[in-house]
Amino acid sequence: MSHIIIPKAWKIPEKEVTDESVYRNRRHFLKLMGFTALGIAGALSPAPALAEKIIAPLAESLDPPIKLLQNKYRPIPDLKRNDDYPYMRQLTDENVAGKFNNFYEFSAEKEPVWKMTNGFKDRPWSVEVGGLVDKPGTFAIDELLSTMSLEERVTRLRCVEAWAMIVPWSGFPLSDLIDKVQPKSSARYVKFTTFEDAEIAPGQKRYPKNPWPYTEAITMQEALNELSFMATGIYGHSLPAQHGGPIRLVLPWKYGFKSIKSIVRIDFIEQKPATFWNTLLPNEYEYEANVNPDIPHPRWSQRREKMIGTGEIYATVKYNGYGDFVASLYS
Ligand SMILES: Nc1nc2c(c(=O)[nH]1)N[C@H]1C(S)=C(S)[C@@H](COP(=O)(O)O)O[C@H]1N2
Ligand SMILES: [Mo]
Repeated sequence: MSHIIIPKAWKIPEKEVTDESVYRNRRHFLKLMGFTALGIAGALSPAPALAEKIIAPLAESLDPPIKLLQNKYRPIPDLKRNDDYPYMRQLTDENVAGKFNNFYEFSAEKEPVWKMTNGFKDRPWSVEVGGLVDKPGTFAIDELLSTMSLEERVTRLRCVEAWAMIVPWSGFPLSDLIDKVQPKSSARYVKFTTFEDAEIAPGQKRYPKNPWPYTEAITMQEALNELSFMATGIYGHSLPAQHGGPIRLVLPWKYGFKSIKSIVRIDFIEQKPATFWNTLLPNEYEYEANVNPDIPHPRWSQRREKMIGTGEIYATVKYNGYGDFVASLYS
């Protein structure tokens, strides 16, 4: 889209991703140039947060480590961890993950989201499931939760912006919900839709031309893969709004933007539907969006990723390391 003008200083050579001092200097340079963090976001919005955010040492924005509002979160009893998905990295601190969120309905900046979503009402909430299914239905969230067998699984989430986290989600496989509604054989795509209410979500008011509501879609085969997960909790309790409560998708082998938050509708359809980011910025948000170090983002390399919180740098792995589960979908 041509309304997005990218300043030259914005290009991040790959080595800068690994070099904090370069970041500091570059930030100083940007300041001299008159680009404050907010100014850049404003100029580029609704493009996602930017090199500054990709390489920022998070400690700056995250201290003091205030405990999240635990009393607001309902613990999930008898949660069993599913260990089928090995992870080789240190878990991301809950306070780090919970204070650094992409949620454009609220803000184009990550740091304010957890506060902005504080008053978000996740009850009553229901998910309408329809389209090419034999048993369409509107599922009230608590009823849905009571009929699903919940499990915990630790998976990595890799944002297209080159940061990553690893968190214990809880919820149920998407295939369990698919079993309930019995899709017809003509269903080829599953489309997910986030709530739309500009009174609740200031981002929807601020960027009225964006193709709200946020939508995402995957193929039926992808949806039936055991890795496709409906998360209703994190760190052993209900899912706070900044993470997409009360219910979101988690697709660990795809870039994070596919893992749509705060879902109100799921449709089984025949034709490939348009999706939010792919409509807005198709060059930057590929439709399939499988994590792949060999396909650079137009503005940065995807060869490395930075863990939020610790700042550790790792080589990006194809399918985010989940090739054993999903590679066969694409052969
Ligand atoms: N509805 C909605 N879902 C969304 C987003 C969003 O802006 N709106 N951002 C996506 C992006 S870009 C990422 S990286 C993840 C971030 O999830 P987290 O905040 O739980 O880490 O949510 C995804 N889901
Ligand atoms: Mo993302």
